[in-house]
Amino acid sequence: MKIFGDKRSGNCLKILYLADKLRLKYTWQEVDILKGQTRSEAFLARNPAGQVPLVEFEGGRYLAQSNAILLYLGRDSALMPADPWLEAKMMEWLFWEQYSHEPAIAVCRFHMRYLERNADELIPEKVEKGNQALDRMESHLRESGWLAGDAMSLADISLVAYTRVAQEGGFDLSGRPAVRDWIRRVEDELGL
Ligand SMILES: N[C@@H](CCC(=O)N[C@@H](CS)C(=O)NCC(=O)O)C(=O)O
Repeated sequence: MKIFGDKRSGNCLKILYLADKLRLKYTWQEVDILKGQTRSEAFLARNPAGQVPLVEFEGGRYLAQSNAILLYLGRDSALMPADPWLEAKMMEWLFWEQYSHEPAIAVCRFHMRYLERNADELIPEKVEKGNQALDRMESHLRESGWLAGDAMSLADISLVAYTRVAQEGGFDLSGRPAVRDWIRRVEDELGL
């Protein structure tokens, strides 16, 4: 399979983390989002949504949306809980990530790191939403070592991508020890 991605993007790195963890064979095609390469005619023919990550499978089939890709690539692995309830709890985190975590933390990070804005130029609603997301993770991880069940799952891989670089978006993890400890454990598991 061929992964189209920009290695500065957490959404793209999720796919790399999983593919390496599962030792899948792939080629990586770097797509520079800042140069507008996701908007070229050739790229839009592959993914009309104009976004990475995108994976091309044999036979010219394409799959986009980072968490959909994680679910597909990880479907037969130990990262997919066997218990239907835990699988649903893992999905709960995956959907939450896309609505309540990534749109705040990834956007603040993009503004600071890539558009070189200062922390005081961030969108206040995004900062508030990002802090709420990190607080929710902190309170869950104080009670439980992993997001869903008692082992690492696809949810941990998805959530770690932007959480481990949240500081680059101006977020402070120092008062969130359970999140920091979880990041270290996920990084260990992924060999990061
Ligand atoms: N919900 C999508 C978000 C994908 C996304 O926002 N991709 C960004 C990079 S992180 C992108 O391709 N931006 C380029 C563009 O919109 O032109 C996912 O999880 O894959």
